[in-house]
Amino acid sequence: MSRPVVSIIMGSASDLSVMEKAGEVLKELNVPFEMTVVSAHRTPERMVSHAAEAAGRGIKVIVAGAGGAAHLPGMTASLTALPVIGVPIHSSNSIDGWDSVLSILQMPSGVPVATVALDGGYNAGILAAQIAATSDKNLAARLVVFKEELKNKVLNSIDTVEKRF
Ligand code: RP5
Repeated sequence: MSRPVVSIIMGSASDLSVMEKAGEVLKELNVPFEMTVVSAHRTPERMVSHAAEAAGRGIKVIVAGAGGAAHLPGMTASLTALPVIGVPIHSSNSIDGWDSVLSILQMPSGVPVATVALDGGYNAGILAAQIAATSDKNLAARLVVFKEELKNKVLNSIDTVEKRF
């Protein structure tokens, strides 16, 4: 098993159904990753050590998901120079998802978090692969194929739609 280059973290195991989508697409693209729970509020020391040690362990990008008062992505970004992708989660403690989105999106100047859509675990995985691909030509080539397949899926659906009536 290769050393992980993407670290997927989430504030709670209850975020797994969204965050596993990032893992699934990384697996499909053959990108080595790790996935675990790190809570900003309930395991703050673990958040600090995870963020501080990630680069030294060979991680190139962190995907962090949380819901409600979603401080995990932003606090992780404050603790590392690695790029952090934030996934706002429509969790049980979220009012309607906006609290999760805004907590991750509205970062102060100097500490960016690349925020994907609400429950956007799948896109977060693709974006993480794209970041990792900037230093991995083989992965970059696999992403070109991935994009080509997306295009073909749409092109193949045109006939069905046009012949519907
Ligand atoms: C956040 O609170 C977690 O990321 C999760 O989205 C939400 C609810 O957590 P649980 O109460 O289900 O553990 O910190």
